[in-house]
Amino acid sequence: MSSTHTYRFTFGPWNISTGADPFGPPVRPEMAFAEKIRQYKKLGFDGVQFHDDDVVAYDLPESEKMKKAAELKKVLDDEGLFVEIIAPRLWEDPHTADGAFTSNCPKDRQYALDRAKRCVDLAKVMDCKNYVLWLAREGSYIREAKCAKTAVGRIADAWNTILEHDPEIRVLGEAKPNEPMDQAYLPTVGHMIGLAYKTVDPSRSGVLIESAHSILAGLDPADDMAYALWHEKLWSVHLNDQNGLKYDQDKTFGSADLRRAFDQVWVLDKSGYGKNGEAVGLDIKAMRATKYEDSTKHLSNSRTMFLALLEIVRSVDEAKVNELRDNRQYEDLDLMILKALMGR
Ligand code: XLS
Ligand code: MG
Repeated sequence: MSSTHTYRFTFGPWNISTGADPFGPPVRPEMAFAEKIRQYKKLGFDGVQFHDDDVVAYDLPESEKMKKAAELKKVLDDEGLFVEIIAPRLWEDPHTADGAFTSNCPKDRQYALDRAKRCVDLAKVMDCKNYVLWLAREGSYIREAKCAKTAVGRIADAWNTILEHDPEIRVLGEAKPNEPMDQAYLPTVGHMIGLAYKTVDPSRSGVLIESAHSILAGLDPADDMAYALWHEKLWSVHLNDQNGLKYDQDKTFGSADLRRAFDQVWVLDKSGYGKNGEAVGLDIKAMRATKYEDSTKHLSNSRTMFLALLEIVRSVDEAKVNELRDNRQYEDLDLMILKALMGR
């Protein structure tokens, strides 16, 4: 099943950052939003990922919101960029301190639902069908704080509300097991897909898989991707890397574990990922030590890594792989892949 299709690449404006972390303030100036948008094509990218408030501030008067969104759409069209995904930022506002859809406060749950629906309206203006739900604060610090069973139901209800708000929108659940919460209610790709089948429209319910999130769950991102691909539910990815079970690092793709990155490219390419318009999304942070003038290198480097690994994937002799599989010569297969990765 050798493939020759090409890929489209995207990232979100939050991936060009000031280097602030929970232990220290910004170390680089904030790049103006318009300047960020101008970086995309220069860096070899085709589309953007947005949060709702990247499009327009949430508290902007209703009359101005859609007008502003349409203006931004025009800017993107002029730059030749498409909007790959849009996601409601449901983890910063004080209303979401105790979670968004799963907050114990009815008023705060309503805030989350209103904001989720408004994000669907923005997606329409941006001509974007992929609505990502990263359920950042839908989890607990202590088990007893909430009824976990009720919480799962509330997430399902919210997912349905989004689907019902627009018959064309597709919801992509982005699982992450922990951080900022001690424990998320839908921690893995398997949980997300299970819930997707219980929604009012499973054909519009799928997943976005972020490499680091699978790794944080102790799982292999390539296998998670294969699982979602089998279900025909892998509609976006956030490629990055992660060095073990610690805070969410969002490292350059392939920089911590080259073979694990190779395996992700392998499974995506061999499954024809991208042929139905899916993009290769990145979600990567520059190192805090990075200087302002270098603050987009992690993005172009990750794209370079994907394309370099793609070349290696496509150069591996499939007939040889099948022969080694058939003969159970996995030691030889192992060395063959290692040599391919070392260019020898
Ligand atoms: C979490 C991301 C987040 C989502 C989209 O990994 O940084 O922004 O990808 O909401
Ligand atoms: Mg992500």
